Amino acid sequence: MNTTIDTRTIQQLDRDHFLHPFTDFQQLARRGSRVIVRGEGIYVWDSEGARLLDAMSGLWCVNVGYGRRELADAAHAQMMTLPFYNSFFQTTNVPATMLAAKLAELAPRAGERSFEHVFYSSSGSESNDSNVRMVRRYWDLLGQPRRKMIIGRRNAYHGSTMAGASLGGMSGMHAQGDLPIPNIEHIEQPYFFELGKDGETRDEFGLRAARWLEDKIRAVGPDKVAAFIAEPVQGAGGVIIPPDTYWPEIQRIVDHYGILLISDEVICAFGRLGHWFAYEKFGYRPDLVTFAKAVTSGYVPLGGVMVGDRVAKVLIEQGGEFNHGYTYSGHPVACAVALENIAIMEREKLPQQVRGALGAWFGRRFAELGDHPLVASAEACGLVAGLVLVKDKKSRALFDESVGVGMICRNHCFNLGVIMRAVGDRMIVAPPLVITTGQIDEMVALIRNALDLTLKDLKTKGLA
Ligand code: PXG
Repeated sequence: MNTTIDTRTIQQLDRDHFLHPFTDFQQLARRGSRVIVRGEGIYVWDSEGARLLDAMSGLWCVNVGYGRRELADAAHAQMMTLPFYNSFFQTTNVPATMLAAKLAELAPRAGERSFEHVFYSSSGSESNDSNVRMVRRYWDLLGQPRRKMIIGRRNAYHGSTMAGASLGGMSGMHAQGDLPIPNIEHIEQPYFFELGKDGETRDEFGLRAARWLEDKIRAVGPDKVAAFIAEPVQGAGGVIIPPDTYWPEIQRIVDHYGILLISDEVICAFGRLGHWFAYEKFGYRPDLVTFAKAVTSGYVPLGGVMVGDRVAKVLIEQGGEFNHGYTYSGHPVACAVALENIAIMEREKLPQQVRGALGAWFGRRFAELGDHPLVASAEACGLVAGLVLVKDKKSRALFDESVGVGMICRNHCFNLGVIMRAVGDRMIVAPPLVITTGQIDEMVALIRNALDLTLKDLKTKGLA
C-alpha cells in the first residue's frame, strides 16, 4: 500500500464519500486526507511510507500501542464463539460479565463509596448521555425531581451527542444545533495561565476556581442541582492540569450540597495518569465515572459508566425498570478485547510505570521545552502534557488568533514525523504508555525542532 496511485485513489474516494468528524469538508476536499495505513508500537505509517511517532495515541486511546496480536486474537476467538448477543432481555454474555467484575475490582474504593457496578455503552458520548439519564432518574427515585441541573465547565469536552456536547463547554459546538439542552449550566475552567490574577499563587487560584462551583450552585438554587461533571485533567480543552487545591475543594462543595460528582475519565483512566482510575490520583470521591477509549486501547469501540454504590443502591433497590440502554451495551467482542487489554496493562505494569520512573522521565523531559523562546509553560501529568505558545515570554502575551501559531507548529510536527495536537495556542501530547525513555527523548527532540521551525517562520513573516 505504498504507491502514490493508491494514495490518490483513496483520497479521491474519501473526498467523494466520507464526511469526516469535526472537519471543514470543503477544506479537506481541497487538501486531501492523509491516509494512515499501519501501526506498530508507538509509530504509525502513512500511505506514502512516512513514519510518524504517534504522540497522541490515535486520539488518546492506544495505551498499549499498535500491533498487539493478543488483542486481535481475543477478538477473533470471541467472534468465532459468540460475535454478538444482546444483554437486554434478562440475558448476559461471559466477557461482559467478567469485564464488569474486573472493572469493579480495579476501581479503588473512594472513601465510603465503592464501584461494584458498570453500565456499558460504545463511546464516551453515549456514556455521558447515560450519566444524564441515570443522575436524573436517581433524584426522581429519591423524590427530588426538581434536581435536574447538571453543572459542567467551559472548555470541557464530554462528547458530541446532544447531551455530551451540552455538558461540554465548547462554544463552537453550542453554536451549532441549539445547544445546550435544558438544565445544563457551566462554570469557568481551572486554567491558571489564563485566569490566574497577578500575584495570586497557583494554589490560591485553585481554591478560587473551585468556589465558582459553589457560586453557581447558589445562583441556580441548591435544591435544583443534580450533579457536577468534570474531567480530572481537561484533555481536548488543551491538557489543563488543575492546581492541587482544586479537587479537594470541589469535593468539599459537592459534599456540602449533597450533589452527585461525575468524573469523566474517558482520557484519564486506564493508566494515563498512573492509576486505573484518575480520581485516585487527585484523591476525590466521584459517584459516577465515565470511561471509553483506552478500556480497549481503541482497538474496538467500548465505553461505559462505573456506577458508585450511592447511585447503584437506589437504582437497584427502588428503581424498577430503567428505560435506557444500547444495542451494543456489553458487546461480547468489545468486552473480550477489553479484558485482554487490561491483562496486558497488568502484565506490563503500565499504570505503575507511569506513576514511577517512566512518568517522571516524561515530565522532566517535557518540562525542558519550557526554556524555548516560544514556550511560556510546559507541564505534564502522568503521560499527558501541554505547552503554551506565546509571542512574548516575559509578558506571556499570546499571538493574535489570525496567526494560527498552533497550526503552524502542528504542521511542522507532522512534517518532522511526530503527531502532536494543537488546541488554539496550546500544543499537547498523550503518547502510548508503552513509550520508552529513549522514545520520549526522540519525541521531545522532534517537538523542539518543530518549535525552532515555527519560530523561524514567524520571524520570516515579521510576527516574532
Ligand atoms: N469525554 C471525554 C473526556 C473525552 O475526551 C468524550 C467524552 C467522548 O467520547 P467519544 O468516544 O464519544 O468520542 C471524549 C472524547 C480531541 C478529541 O480533539 C477528544 C475526544 C474526542 C474527539 C476529539 O482531543 N475525546
